[in-house]
Amino acid sequence: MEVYFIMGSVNCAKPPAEILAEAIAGGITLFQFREKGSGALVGEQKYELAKQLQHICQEHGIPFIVNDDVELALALDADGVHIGQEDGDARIVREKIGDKILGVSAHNLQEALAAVAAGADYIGVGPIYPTKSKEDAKKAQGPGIIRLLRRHGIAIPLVAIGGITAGNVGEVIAAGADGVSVISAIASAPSPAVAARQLAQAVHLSKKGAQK
Ligand code: TZP
Ligand code: MG
Repeated sequence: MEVYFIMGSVNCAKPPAEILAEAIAGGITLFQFREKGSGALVGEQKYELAKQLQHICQEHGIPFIVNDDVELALALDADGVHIGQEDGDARIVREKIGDKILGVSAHNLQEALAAVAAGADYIGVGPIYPTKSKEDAKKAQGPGIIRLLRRHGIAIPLVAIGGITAGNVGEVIAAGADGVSVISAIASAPSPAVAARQLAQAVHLSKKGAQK
């Protein structure tokens, strides 16, 4: 969960496979294929890109998670699925995917408690900071939302998302996040490998600090 990279072709100025390979070299720990937004691939092209990126993940032992598309995740035998609040009932998705990884996005305590009850393996919390990578993003909430979820007993892994950079990782880890999810900090970086490495170092340093 430390550095959870999310992307689709829309987020990439060079071939997605290259960006993913560089991100893995830099130390990402999880990958989500999120083929979404204007210009996103559909049908056979979406399937082929997913397959290519899954293959790269498999070669390096990085879990491959599919955003929204449960059928695609099942067709590819992906490692998991991530769904938002508008993507149907998490319990039904859990039934469909068995013991694959289930991630759910939550924006408040009520949604987080419901995600836990539905059997989510982790929760994506955000946007923490303003983001340009999600067309329908809600208002940024700051790292306090993570602290609030922890204070109310949410114990499963929490990943912070939205506007995360190596510069603000410290605040979200200190608030109780297990890791960070990013799109642009890696996908739009001049060097995705360097960007991933900086994020990984920031998470590790912040976790050491949080133990004290
Ligand atoms: N969900 C909440 S914010 C966001 C998603 C998918 C986009 C995060 O992208 P970035 O570029 O890391 O801000
Ligand atoms: Mg969704």
